[in-house]
Amino acid sequence: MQQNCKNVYITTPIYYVNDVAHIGHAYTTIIADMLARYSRLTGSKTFFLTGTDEHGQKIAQSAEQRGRTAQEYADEVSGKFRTLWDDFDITYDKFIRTTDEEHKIGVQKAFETMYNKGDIYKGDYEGYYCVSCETFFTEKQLIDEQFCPDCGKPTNIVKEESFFFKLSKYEDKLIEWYEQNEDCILPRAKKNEIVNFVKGGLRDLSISRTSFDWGVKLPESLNEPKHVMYVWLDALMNYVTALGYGNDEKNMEFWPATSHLVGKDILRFHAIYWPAFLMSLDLPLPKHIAAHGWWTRDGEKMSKSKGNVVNPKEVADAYGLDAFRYFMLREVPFGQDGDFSQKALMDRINSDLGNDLGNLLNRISGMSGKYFDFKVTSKDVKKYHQKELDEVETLLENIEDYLYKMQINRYLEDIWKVLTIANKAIGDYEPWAKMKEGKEEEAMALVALITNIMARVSLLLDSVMPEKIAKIATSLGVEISTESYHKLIKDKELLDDTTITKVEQLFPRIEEILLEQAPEVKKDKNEVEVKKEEPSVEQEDDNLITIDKFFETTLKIGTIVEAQEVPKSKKLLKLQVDVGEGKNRQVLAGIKEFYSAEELVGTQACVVANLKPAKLMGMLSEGMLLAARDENGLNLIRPEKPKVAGTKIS
Ligand code: ME8
Repeated sequence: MQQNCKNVYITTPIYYVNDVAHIGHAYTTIIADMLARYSRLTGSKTFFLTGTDEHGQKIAQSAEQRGRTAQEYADEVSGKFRTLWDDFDITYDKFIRTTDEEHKIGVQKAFETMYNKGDIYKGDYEGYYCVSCETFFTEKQLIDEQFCPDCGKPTNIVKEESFFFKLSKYEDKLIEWYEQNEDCILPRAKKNEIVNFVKGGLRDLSISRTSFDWGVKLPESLNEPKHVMYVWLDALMNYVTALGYGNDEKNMEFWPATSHLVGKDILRFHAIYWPAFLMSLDLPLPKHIAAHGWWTRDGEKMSKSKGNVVNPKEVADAYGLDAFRYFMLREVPFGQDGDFSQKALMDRINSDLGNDLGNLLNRISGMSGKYFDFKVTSKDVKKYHQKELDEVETLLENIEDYLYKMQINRYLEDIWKVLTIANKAIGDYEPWAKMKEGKEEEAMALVALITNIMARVSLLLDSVMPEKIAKIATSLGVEISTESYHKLIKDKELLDDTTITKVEQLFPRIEEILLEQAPEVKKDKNEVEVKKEEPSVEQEDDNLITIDKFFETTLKIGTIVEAQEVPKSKKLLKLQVDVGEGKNRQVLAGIKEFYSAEELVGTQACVVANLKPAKLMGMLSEGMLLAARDENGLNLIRPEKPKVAGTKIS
C-alpha cells in the first residue's frame, strides 16, 4: 500500500497449478484482498491481480504423471483456484493465467525488447536444476553435492543451449535502488538479506530451456523454435501483461505496482530478477515487494506426505470465513512465520471477536433498545466523553501507516485497543445506574459514544471481515462507503442521529472443550458446539429478568448412577444421571480436574434438563450440571438433603 496514491495496484504471486490451494496461498490472497478493499474504501482507484502460473517442467511432469495434457491439467487446477477465491469472495480485478494468449504475446514482446537492447545473449548452460523450485543452482550451492538448498529435493544436471539475461550488468543499479528506497522490500530484515546477496555478486541468468516444450516460445523474430522461456521470466512478467503490456496497454496506468505480496521463499525472484528485468525494459520499479513468513501447523511444517496440510476451505466452512480472515491477519506479525492451530483460532474467535467485538454490539443494541427505543443521538457525546474521543483519535491518527508498512497485525491490535476503550467506558459510566438516577442525557451520551466508536471500527474492519461488518453497519444504521470513511475516519465527525436494529449474535462462542479433540481440521461439524447467546445487556447490566424467562430453564435434581473418565480428555467425565424419566440421561461434564468418577456415583446434583443435546468429543450430552467455581476450585451445586430424582427445582 502507498499513502495518498491515486492508483493502487496490488498483486499476489500467481500460484503453480501442480497443487491445490492451501493455507499459504490463502494467506497471501487474503492479505492482498484486505489491502485492495481498504484502498477502494479510501477512494483510491485500485487494481487487484491474482492468477495461476501454468508453464514449466514441474507442471509438465505433474500432468504427465496423471496421464493428462499439460493444458487440460492446468485448466482444471486453475479453475479450482479461481472457484476457491470466488467462494472466498476475493475481490480480484483480474485473474491471469500464464497460458492466456495476451500474456504470451506480452512476454514475447518483453524478451524481444531485452534482446534488442543487448541484455540477452545465447550460450550454453551447465549446472543443476531443481524442478520443484524451478531454480538453477551451482554445484557449490547444493547440499551434499546433490540436493536443492531450498526444498531439499534431488536436483538434475542440466547441460543445454540456453539464452542468458545479463543480470550481472544490473548489480550496481539494483543496490542503488535498494539504498534509495527504504521500503522497497518489506520487512526490512528481509531487505538486508537481499542486499547482502546482491553485494555478493550476481551471475547471468539462464532464461530459456530446450529439454521440454511446455512454455512460452521465444519471439518468432529470433527463429529459435526449440527454446521455451524459463518459467520465472514468464511468470514474473504477469504483473505487467495483466495490465496489457505488449498488447493494448489499457491498464498500464496502474504500473508501477504498489505492493507485490509474496512468500519469503520467492522473494529473491521478486526482489532481484524482477527489478532487473524491469530496468532492462525501462519500466518503473514496484513501490513495495512485501514478503510474508511461512505457516506451520501445530508447530510442524505442512507437507502432503505428513497429511497435515491445512485446507483453507475446510477451516472457513467450519469456523466462518470472516473469522478465518481475521485470524490470518491478526495472528502473526507480517514477515514472521506463524503457526496454525485450532486452539489459537478458537481463542481469537471467542475472545477478540465474540467478547470484544460481538458483545459490544449486543450491548449497544441492548442499552439503546431498553433505554431509548433504539434511537441514538450524538449531540452530547463531546460534552461528556471528550476524554474517550481523544483517546480513540490518538489511536486512530496514524493507524493507516501500519498498512503502508504491511504491519496488519499492529493495525488490528490498535483497533482492538479502541474496542477496549469502548468496553471500559460502559463499566466506568454504568449507563444503567445513570438511568436509575434519572440522568438520561448522560446515559444517551455514553450509548452514542459507543455507537460512534463501533461505527469507526466498522469502517476500519470492513476490509478484514466484510460479511460481518456489513451486518454490524446495518445494525448501527451506518453505510460502509468512501463518503462515510472520509466523514468518520478522516474528518473525525460524529454520526448523525441513528436507529439501531437488532442482529443475531455475530460470533457465537465455540466451546472450549473442542480443544481436546485430535487437532484435525477435518472433523464432524456437529461437534462444534455453539453456546447459547451471551447474556443480553439488560441481564448483564442490572441483573433483572422476568420470572417467565427464569422458568424457560428446566432445573431438576439428578442422581448420578454411573461415572466414567473420558479417555484422552483432561476435563470430561461421562455420567449417567437419573432425572426421574425412567431412563438415565448421559451427561458429559467438564469436572474431571475436581472430582473422581468414583466419588460421584450415588451423589446428587442440579441438572439443566431442557438443554438441546450436543455432541462433545463425538459423544452425546443430554444435560448440564450446575457448578460454581472460584479460586479454590469447582463445586457442584447439590441439594442440602437428598431429594427424589427428577424433583423440579424452582
Ligand atoms: O511460488 N506458508 O507458486 P506456489 C505461507 N508460481 N506461504 C506459503 C506456504 C506456507 N506454508 N507454502 C507456500 C510460486 N506458500 C510461483 C510464484 S509469482 C510470479 C510466481 C506461498 O504456488 C509461497 O511462499 O509454489 C508463495 O508465495 C505462494 O505460496 C505461491 O507458491
